[in-house]
Amino acid sequence: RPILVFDSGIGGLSVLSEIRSLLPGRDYVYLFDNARLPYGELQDEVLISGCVDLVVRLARQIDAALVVIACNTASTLVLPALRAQLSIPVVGVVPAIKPAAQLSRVGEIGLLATPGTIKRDYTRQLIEDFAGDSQVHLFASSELVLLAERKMAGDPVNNEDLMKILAPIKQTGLDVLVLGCTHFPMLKQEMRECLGDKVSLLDSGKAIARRVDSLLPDNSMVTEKMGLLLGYHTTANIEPGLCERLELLGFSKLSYFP
Ligand code: DGN
Repeated sequence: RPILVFDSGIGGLSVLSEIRSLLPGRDYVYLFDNARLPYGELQDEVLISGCVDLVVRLARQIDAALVVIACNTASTLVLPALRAQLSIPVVGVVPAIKPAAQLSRVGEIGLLATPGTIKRDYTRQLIEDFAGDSQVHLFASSELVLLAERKMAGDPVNNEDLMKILAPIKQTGLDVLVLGCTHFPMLKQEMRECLGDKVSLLDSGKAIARRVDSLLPDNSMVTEKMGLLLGYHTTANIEPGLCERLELLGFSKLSYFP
């Protein structure tokens, strides 16, 4: 039975690649809701109903063993509704506040995420529970999501755009920056060049992979019938070149999931 990995766009591929390196040879289906991207700007009700509808229908259709919501913005909202409708494990992504606070030597960390994730009560609670004595600087950006999407479609990243987005981060004294959006690890190299090596960048990909591993029934159930399958929600706003690049990543089949 396949593992269903879901995001609004290509960001969840950063999580999928960590899961695949820990659990190679399993069947994966990756679905992205590009009809509603970017999620960071959506109203809560639209986000919840859209995600639940898509994920529940596809999980049932493919008889998924487990679902990963590889999107922080969605995970901060939709997990209870999804778990109420699905009897399989549903794993969400949480910004790595706790390890960041443990790693920081100066006691100042940053959380870079979508506007949706930054404003959620869920995130405020996470900081309250896990940041300890560390001061947490919050930064919201949807532009970075779109930069990552365009990079994936083959466009070079414009360093000036990136510099402008990251400028407020450079003005603080933080030494650990949590990448609280699954799109952002796609820009890690460029972000490192902008921020310098005094700032460590932390994402949750590896932790999610370990969580998936711990929840899956034993590996003897591996079927390898599907390999990697990809679904998108609308053909309207697929960046030119994206599907070809995804095929290069090993997706055997691209399909439209209305
Ligand atoms: N990749 C998603 C996340 O982790 O929050 C958000 C992308 C988006 O649609 N804004």
